Amino acid sequence: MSGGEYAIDGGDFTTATGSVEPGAEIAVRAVSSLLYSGSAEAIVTVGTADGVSATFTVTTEPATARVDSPPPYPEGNSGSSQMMIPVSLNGESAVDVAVDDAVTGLTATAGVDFQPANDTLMIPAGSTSANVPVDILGDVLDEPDEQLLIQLSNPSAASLSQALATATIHDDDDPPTLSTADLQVLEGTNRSQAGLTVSLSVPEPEDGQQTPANFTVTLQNPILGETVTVD
Ligand SMILES: [Ca+2]
Ligand SMILES: [Ca+2]
Ligand SMILES: [Ca+2]
Repeated sequence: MSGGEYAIDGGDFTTATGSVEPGAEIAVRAVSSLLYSGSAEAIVTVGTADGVSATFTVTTEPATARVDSPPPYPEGNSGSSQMMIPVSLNGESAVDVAVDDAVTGLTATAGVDFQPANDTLMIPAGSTSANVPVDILGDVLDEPDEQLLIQLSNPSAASLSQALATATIHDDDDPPTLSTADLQVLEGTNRSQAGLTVSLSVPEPEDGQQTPANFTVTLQNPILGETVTVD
């Protein structure tokens, strides 16, 4: 017997040769391996020069690949760091598996919150998983958590059981706070000369851009007809 994967008489075939009595039957059962190998032929031959032979084909299905959402990833305050998106197979593959991956923004903004990517992920033979790395860009702005979309396509030596997953960038910045210095104005002085210092807690971003923020100034004892200016 020669060729690929097979069993004989319902059990594992452990030798390439054997003997049969005249009139006996040989039962050959095709079995699939646990590893993806496409199709393989097994050939059983009885006799030599005038013998008979039969060919059996064994086909194993390719692995299935899926992408899953990772835990929420902390954004960081500067530079970039890598969030790992897990892609897994349902079992080991005997051959390399390749799949294209695309990372785009849902509520996250490409180039601001993360770097978009189009790449090909390789899962080596014998492995069951690999990661899609995504560069996450840190900042110090208070924002909502934001979402990315990871999409798999064009698998090689595998099929896709789950091609889409979302990932969350967890905002780790506190909301800005507003503070004012105490202000005392003596009765009878020129009120228009009084100055009030207002401080915003959000630090300026590294690129020197202004940090947008909204705040409210409340006057405890407003005077009718008086104009208050906030710069
Ligand atoms: Ca941050
Ligand atoms: Ca951000
Ligand atoms: Ca932020």
